[in-house]
Formats: sequence, C-alpha cells, structure tokens
Amino acid sequence: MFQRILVANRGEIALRIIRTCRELGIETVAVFSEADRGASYLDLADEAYCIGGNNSSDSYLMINRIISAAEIGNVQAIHPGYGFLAENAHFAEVCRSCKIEFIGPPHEAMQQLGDKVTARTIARNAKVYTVPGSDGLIENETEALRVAEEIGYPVLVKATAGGGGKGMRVARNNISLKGCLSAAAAEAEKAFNNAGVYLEKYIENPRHVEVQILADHHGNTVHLWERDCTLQRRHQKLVEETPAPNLPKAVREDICKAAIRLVKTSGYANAGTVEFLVDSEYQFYFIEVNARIQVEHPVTEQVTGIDLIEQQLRIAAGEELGFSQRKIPCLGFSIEARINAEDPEHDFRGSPGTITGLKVPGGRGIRFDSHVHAGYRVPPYYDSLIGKLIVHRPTRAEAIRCMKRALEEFCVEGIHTTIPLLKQIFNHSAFIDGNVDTGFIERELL
Ligand code: MV4
Repeated sequence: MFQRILVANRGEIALRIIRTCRELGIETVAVFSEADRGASYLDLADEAYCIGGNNSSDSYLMINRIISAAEIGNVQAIHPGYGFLAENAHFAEVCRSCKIEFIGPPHEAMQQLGDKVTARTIARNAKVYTVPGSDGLIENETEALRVAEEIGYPVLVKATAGGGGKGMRVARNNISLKGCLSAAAAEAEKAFNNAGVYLEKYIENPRHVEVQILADHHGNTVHLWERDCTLQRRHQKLVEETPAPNLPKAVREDICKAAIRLVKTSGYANAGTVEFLVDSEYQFYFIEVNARIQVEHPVTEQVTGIDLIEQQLRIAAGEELGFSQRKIPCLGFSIEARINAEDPEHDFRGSPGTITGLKVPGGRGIRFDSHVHAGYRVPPYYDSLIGKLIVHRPTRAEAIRCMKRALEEFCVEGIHTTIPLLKQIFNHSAFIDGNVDTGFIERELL
C-alpha cells in the first residue's frame, strides 16, 4: 500500500479522501488555491501546498503545479477526486510518465470511454443495449437526416467529447435538426475543442440509473449495485438513492451484469460508474461511463459497507479485490441529499459568503460529508456543493422519514441553500412513491 499520496482536489471530497487515508495510516499532501488558503480541512493533511490563484484554471487544473507539489511532497500517488482533472486522460498519462500512480483507470481506458462514440462501440461489442442512433460520428447533414428518419423523431444531437449534458440538442423534425447539428457542433468545439457529434433517439422523461463498479488489475470486476440519480435540475443532481425504487429484480440484475460486461470489455480498472437511461417500460440503455469516484458514492458505501476510497487506493497500489461478487451485500436503503450554497428564490444562482451559524443533524442513520463549519466562507469560484446529507435505514419509508427529520434539524445561517427545495422533494407524494423522472423538479416544484 502507498505510504503517502497527494489529494488533487478541494472541499468535501478532499476531506473525504484525507479521512480514509488517516484511517489507513497513509500520509496526505493537500494542494490549495488562494481562495482555499486556511480552510480547516487542510489541517488534517500532513502537508499542504498553494498551487495558485482563485480560479480553478489557475490552480486545481494546473497539471504542472500539481505534479511539482507531488514531487516536492514526495508522494507515490495522486487521488484526483471528482471534477477538475479526474477524467483528464492526459493528466493520468503525465502522472504515469512521472512515475506517480494515478488513482483511477488506465489513461487508455479513460481516453476511449471519454469519447462517447467509442464508448457506444465498446458497449455494443459487450452486448450492452445502447440508445438507437448513429453508428459513429455524423459526417454531414444528409447522413443526420437519414439516421433521424431511420430511428424516428425526436432525436438528440450529442457531442462525442461531451457528457453531463453539455453540447446536447433535441430535434423534433428535419428542419430543427439542421440547426441543432451546427449549434451542438459549435458548442462542442468551443467547450471541448472537438466538434464531433452523433445522434441518439431522444428518450422522453427517463429515469437515470447508474451502476457502481470496482475492477482490479488482476482481472476481477464486481458491481456494487445501482444508484437512482433521476432527481436533478439542469444536469445537477439533487438526490440520489440506492436501491433504485420500483426497479424489478430481474431488470436490476440485468443492468448490473451489463455494466460488468461493458467494463470488462474496456480494459478498465479502479472505481467507475456505468450510466443508463431507463424508460417507462424498464428498457435500459447505456449512455456513458464516469471514470472517477462520484459525488453520490456514499449511498453505495452505506448499503454495501465498503469504503470506496479505500478500494480505489488498494486497486491503484496493485492489490487484488478482497471480496467476491456474492460477498457484496445490499443492506437497507440509503438516500443522499446535496446541500448546495444556492438561492432557490433566484434561479439557483450561487450563494457564496460566510456561514455565520450552522447546526448539523445527527443521530441514528445519519452521515454528513462536508468540509464546512460555522465561520467558513464559501468561495464563489467553485461548484456550490457544501455538504452531502446521507441517511441509511432498513426500509425506504424509514429512510425518507429520517431524511425529513434531519432536514428539519438542519440550520445554515448567512447563505442560502437547497434545503427548502429538498424538504419539498421529500414531502412530495411522487417521490415517496418512487415515481419520478428527470423532468420532475422543473415540472412539479419550480
Ligand atoms: C439522454 C436523454 C434522453 N435520451 N439521451 C443528460 C446528461 C447526460 N449524461 C445524458 N443525458 C441525457 N441523455 C437520450 N438518448 C436525456 C438525458 C437527460 C438526463 C439524463 C440523466 C439525468 C438527468 C437528465 C436530464 C436531462 C436529460
């Protein structure tokens, strides 16, 4: 196992990684931007280096500075967390060339899965159902019109370098398709430096179900069940839970097995998530792989009892998985609610500033993953997540009751948060019945 690693991230996930390292007796080197200087989670690292200015492009995205910190700090490995450089195949490759282990997948697998058209091909080779659409990149308008006629409208134009919803356009007829093609390509060129687009049938109001995977470097691959992440707003997830409500047992088994087949076909290792859309008939379609630890990983940890950060470290250090598929339990129900520093009254714009008062819920079944405290100043430069409230109870009804109780206890003063919106969600009959789709928030609550 590693003796010393660098954490190339900030906030709650940096603290989450540092905590597991401390339990395992692994020393940590943290890096921070000027905006995060003096943040209290940095005190729990063994060392901390400033790597630049407030904007992430001047700090957390600076590969050369992070590598310098890793070399000065004399670490064996780098954990990228999520966001920032976590899915940057070039960064993973630079780490390798500097003889520093990247705690994530091999850069070749990241590269391939990061390209959505290639990921679709891998899925098809693994006999995993993909959304009907183009075989590869769309080369011209004529081809797009032909594919759209074939699969039928509505269709979705997606960027091959995209993901998380960027560079997506819904077209409902031939006329709008032309505009969608050029708009999506231009947006993709600007955002990803890659104008490649492809077509998929647009699945209306699906559910979003994703499967957690662990794969070691010895050919062992297991799944840790699924998470339902349907409740989101503008591609920002708000609530995640496991097991997925109302998913028939046979579908659940199929979707988990499909995720394993895909990952095995892709030369993957470490932790990853395979995302699917599920339609109203429970047909599931592969959409993308997230080659990183995810924000919502704690719900999986709660029901399986497995520390996913620990597993990432062990896998990266070359250890074999210490358990087989049938030893992975799924006990009870876990739900995560994201607490964001946002103002629901003003279109969820960021609400940075000083947290003047903070009362955090506790008691049976509650976990709160957060780096904030009373007196903490939420910087305006990064995403607005200030904490994740996670409950774990034997039944889904009890988990919802526990979440409602916890949200009532929660008290954040000085900034606006998503807590009022979360309270609405957990009181809504459609959520309680496990009967929501990706359009729910905008349709019912805003
Ligand atoms: C889709 C889709 C409908 N049909 N693909 C959004 C983010 C990216 N991961 C994929 N996304 C979608 N892809 C087809 N063919 C609808 C979405 C989508 C969505 C997916 C999951 C969770 C929330 C979503 C919100 C809007 C759209």
